[in-house]
Amino acid sequence: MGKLAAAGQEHLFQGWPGPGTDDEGKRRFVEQLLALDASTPGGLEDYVARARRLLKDTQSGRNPLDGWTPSVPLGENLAYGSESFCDFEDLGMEEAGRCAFVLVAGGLGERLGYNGIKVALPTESTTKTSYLQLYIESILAMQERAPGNGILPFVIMTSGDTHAKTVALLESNQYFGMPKYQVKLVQQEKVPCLADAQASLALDASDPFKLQTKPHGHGDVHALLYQSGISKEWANAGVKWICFFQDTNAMAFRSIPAALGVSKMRGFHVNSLAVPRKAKEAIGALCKLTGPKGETMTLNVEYNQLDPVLRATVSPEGDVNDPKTGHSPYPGNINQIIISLPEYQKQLEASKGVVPEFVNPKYTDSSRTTFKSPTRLECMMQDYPRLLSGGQSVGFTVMEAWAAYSPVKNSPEDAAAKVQGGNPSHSATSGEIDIYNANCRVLKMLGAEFGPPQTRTFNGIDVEITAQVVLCPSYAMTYRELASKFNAAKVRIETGSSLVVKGENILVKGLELNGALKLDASNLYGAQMLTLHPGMKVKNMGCQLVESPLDTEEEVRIRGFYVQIQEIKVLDKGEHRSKLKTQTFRKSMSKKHRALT
Ligand code: UGB
Repeated sequence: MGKLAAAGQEHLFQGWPGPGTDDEGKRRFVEQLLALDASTPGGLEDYVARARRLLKDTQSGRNPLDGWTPSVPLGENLAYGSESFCDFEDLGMEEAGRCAFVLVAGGLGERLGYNGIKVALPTESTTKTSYLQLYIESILAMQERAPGNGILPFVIMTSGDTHAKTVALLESNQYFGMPKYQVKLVQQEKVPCLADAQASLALDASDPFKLQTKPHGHGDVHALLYQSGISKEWANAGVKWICFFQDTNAMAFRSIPAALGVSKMRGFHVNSLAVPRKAKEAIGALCKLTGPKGETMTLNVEYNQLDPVLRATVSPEGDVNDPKTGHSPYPGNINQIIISLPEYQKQLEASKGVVPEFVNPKYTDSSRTTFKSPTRLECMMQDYPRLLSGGQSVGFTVMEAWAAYSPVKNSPEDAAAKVQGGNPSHSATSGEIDIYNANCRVLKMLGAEFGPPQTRTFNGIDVEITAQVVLCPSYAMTYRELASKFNAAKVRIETGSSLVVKGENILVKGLELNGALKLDASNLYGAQMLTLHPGMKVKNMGCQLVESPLDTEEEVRIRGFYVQIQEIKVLDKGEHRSKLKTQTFRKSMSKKHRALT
């Protein structure tokens, strides 16, 4: 308490009643202060000192990037399915046995208008595979194909908001097939809020014996990997690469193998995955920044800082598209980062993994002294390169968004507004439709024919739909693997059909599909192969995407539709001609959310 008073925080204890009154509240408060002092990087005193410095900069209106000149950093632009893309994928898969995976999942879906944890959301409503299940199955599929017999470790960073629900989701689903010991959870703590420009710590409005706290941001992941000893353990075990990714991008593992190949080939210490970015689009931009003394750093610049820094330096028009490409020259950060471990561990030892913070107060007026509501210091995972002293190679891998990035971040209302502004909606609707469309596109690239796309409108957003195709990670992890098992040139899929392909041992030599078909080889091993021979025809009533009523359950409402199953053919035996299994589902509301699982 003495230290806090010396740090200008006397107001926290002013007006306290004398001994014997509210002693329980006082004790609780001291316990919270001690806990925060232990969990906040540098302790509370240091936190307040850092906050004062950062707030002073925001008061002066100084852009933290003043004096730095942006240019386009080193990187690799990959066209999905091209020869070089496939070569990078193959190289990446050779490295797969030396990978560890880190999912940052401490954020709440506030912007999305969803009350549960986002990793529990279905990626699509045909199989209802959740994000967490998809990620785990993807890691297991990489592990299955990686050289050697090692296991690929998986860490999930949770927060107080998401921890218990994440554990419950894993436990109730037997860790989605991953041995429990392979998954580790690290939990980030919140940090104290700041009430004003003097960094006075903010009390909870409803409790005078409680500090108000808020999340510190995904940048905590580096400190937690260090403090928990996990990064050291991995380094000692010979792990070479850590792949960081976000909570709701179903495309994540479509880009990881190729990006891993780029990291290996280019010798990148840090490789940020990126997508072409439209000028002013609200995603961070990857830039190389050169300082006044010629020093350089390559990192993500948040979109609100990019425009002023460009105007002040190389582009008087600010953040604008390159007329030749129609995109900003600075690729859009999707916060999927591959970092080489031996060097990372060295950096963590030196910095304890504490990445530079920032503060973003909303001032009430131009005097810039009072805030509209309490703020806090924050830190971002992608700011790790700020810890580097130079000499390390930091670059990016750009892939087209259709193949690499379709997160679920925005509520239906915000998503519709984004579309109006010409930006991707990044909603539950687009997250699902993009999966189907990407799979149709990949099969088309391989020669499959599809019926004409239909335009549908869900939650006020127009989407083009051809067929609901789900290719599970267990089936194929790379484009060449898919091409080797799916003879798309002999495949035709009619508009509105559904196709789910699950399990490694499936050979599609030909197919005409008008309805719903699930190929499931999960229980086939060794030489057993579920084979569809040329001339295979499946016609049934299939599944329909039906607009959902507004008062329906949250996870359906935010996408605006559900899948109504009428009839599906399921093939799950080693020889398709001997044992066909057909399941017919009647149209009924009670079964409308049943999935093809
Ligand atoms: N997350 C945590 O684990 N802990 C936290 O305290 C906060 C978040 P958001 P954000 O992809 O378009 C990022 O909120 O931070 C997890 C990049 O900074 O979805 O606004 C959370 O669970 C930005 O440069 O995104 O923006 C989720 O998995 C841009 O690339 C992840 O962190 C943007 O993503 C991201 O959290 C984007």
